[in-house]
Amino acid sequence: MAQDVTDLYREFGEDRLPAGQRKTERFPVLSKSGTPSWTREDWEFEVWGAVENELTYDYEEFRDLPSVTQIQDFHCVTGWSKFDCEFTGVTFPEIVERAGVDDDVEEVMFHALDGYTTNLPLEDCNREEVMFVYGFGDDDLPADHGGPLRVVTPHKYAYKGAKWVTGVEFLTERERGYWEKRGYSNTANPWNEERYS
Ligand SMILES: Nc1nc2c(c(=O)[nH]1)N[C@H]1C(S)=C(S)[C@@H](COP(=O)(O)O)O[C@H]1N2
Ligand SMILES: [Mo]
Repeated sequence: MAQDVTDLYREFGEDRLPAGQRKTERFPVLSKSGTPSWTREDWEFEVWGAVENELTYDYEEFRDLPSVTQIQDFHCVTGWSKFDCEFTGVTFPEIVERAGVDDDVEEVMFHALDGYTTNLPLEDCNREEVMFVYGFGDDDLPADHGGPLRVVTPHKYAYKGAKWVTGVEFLTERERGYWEKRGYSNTANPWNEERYS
């Protein structure tokens, strides 16, 4: 059963569609440098940094983790929003529970196959709606949209969700990711139109 979390906007604003966004039925692809290649045999997901247990999962092991399906909205900083995306995967808190995060962790850095990185404060990640997604609708997540595994952050602009994610690093100091170093907002709240910094 899919859980509909599209009402999370109420925490941030009056309207489901954030200011300056337009609704699209399409699902555009935005990647800094194309879709990287990978093989099921070599693919690995790793958790490291300020944690009790560093973790490594191969493709099958990750798929065997407890999963959820959620209906979420998706807001791109370039101005389009896609409503009612059905995503299946593992929640961020599920991974945190397995890793055991140190008390002094401030920031989380996501690492991806194409060299992309993006950061979020731990408290902004540690919510059920932040997911490591491998399923879209009834299918596997398409490669262009980050398959085999991507992050989704429905409470933030979508550049906070790393496609092709293979690593999560827990940091005790603030750091910035790829776009956060290049002028996009570090906080990225769509209902405040935090697009640029
Ligand atoms: N690894 C990786 N993740 C990424 C990107 C990227 O270039 N590489 N682009 C980001 C940006 S700017 C956006 S808007 C969304 C786009 O997701 P989509 O292509 O599925 O629409 O992915 C984000 N995650
Ligand atoms: Mo973007």
